[in-house]
Amino acid sequence: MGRFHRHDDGTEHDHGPGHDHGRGHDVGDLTAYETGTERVVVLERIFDENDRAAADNRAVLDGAGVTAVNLMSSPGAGKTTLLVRTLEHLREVGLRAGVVEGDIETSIDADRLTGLGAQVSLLNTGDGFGGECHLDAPMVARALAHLDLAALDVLLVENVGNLVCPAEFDVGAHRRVMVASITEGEDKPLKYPVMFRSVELVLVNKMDLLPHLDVDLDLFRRNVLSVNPDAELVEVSARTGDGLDRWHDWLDTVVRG
Ligand SMILES: Nc1nc2c(ncn2[C@@H]2O[C@H](COP(=O)(O)OP(=O)(O)OP(=O)(O)O)[C@@H](O)[C@H]2O)c(=O)[nH]1
Ligand SMILES: [Mg+2]
Repeated sequence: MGRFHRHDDGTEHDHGPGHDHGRGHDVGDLTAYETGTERVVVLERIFDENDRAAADNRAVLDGAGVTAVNLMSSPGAGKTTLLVRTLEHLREVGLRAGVVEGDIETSIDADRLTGLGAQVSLLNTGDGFGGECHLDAPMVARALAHLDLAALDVLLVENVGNLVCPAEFDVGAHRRVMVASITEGEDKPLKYPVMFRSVELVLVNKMDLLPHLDVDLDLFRRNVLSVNPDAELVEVSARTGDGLDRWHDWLDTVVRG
């Protein structure tokens, strides 16, 4: 799916041979891929079906009064570590939380999130969903069926660790947030603009490691804003807890409306 992309102008197309986005360089030899109208039509149908399922998910969540946040990042940026802290906070302030935990394989992250007062629904995409590198709306619909939505205020969806595909699939959440670790380098907003453009809040994580890195945070911030001028950036350390107050305030405000 990753070669078929949506763009800001609303177009959707296949990244087949010779498709270079007008930048003057080819995307490489993709001759092994079947391309053409039929493939594009099939992929458009997949996106249409996903969008319908996402709207259904949102309607179900709205009906139950649940606010859902789709949390995305590259593998290991700190989503689960952040969620552990976030669930502790939500419990303290009396907001009832659920988690849809998306992973290709294993219950490692779901296990880390149990015992913190939240309902946790595990979605392994390797288990009947073809090992997809992202969550889509039909998968999340399946996970929602395992949750008692009437007993929730907020649903946090930990998407599969991937900086590309999750950005392209609406799962039916109300808000989209990403975690970007400062260990990943300043150039990532420029190299993965679809993800950085798809979110309203970027949690800049692992700030405790700053003294050990060469990363230029001002340049990272400029790069984020160059692809998404509306993005809000919040510097945090999920390890030490520094900066998490601002994230928690953002979440509380979103949930309490
Ligand atoms: N130093 C430091 N390490 C962190 C921080 N947040 C997470 N880590 C570490 O980074 C590693 C990956 O963290 P996870 O929370 O598992 O990351 P994830 O995004 O959930 O990973 P996937 O679900 O596999 O995509 C773990 O070893 C964490 O302890 C942080 O703020 N500072
Ligand atoms: Mg995780």
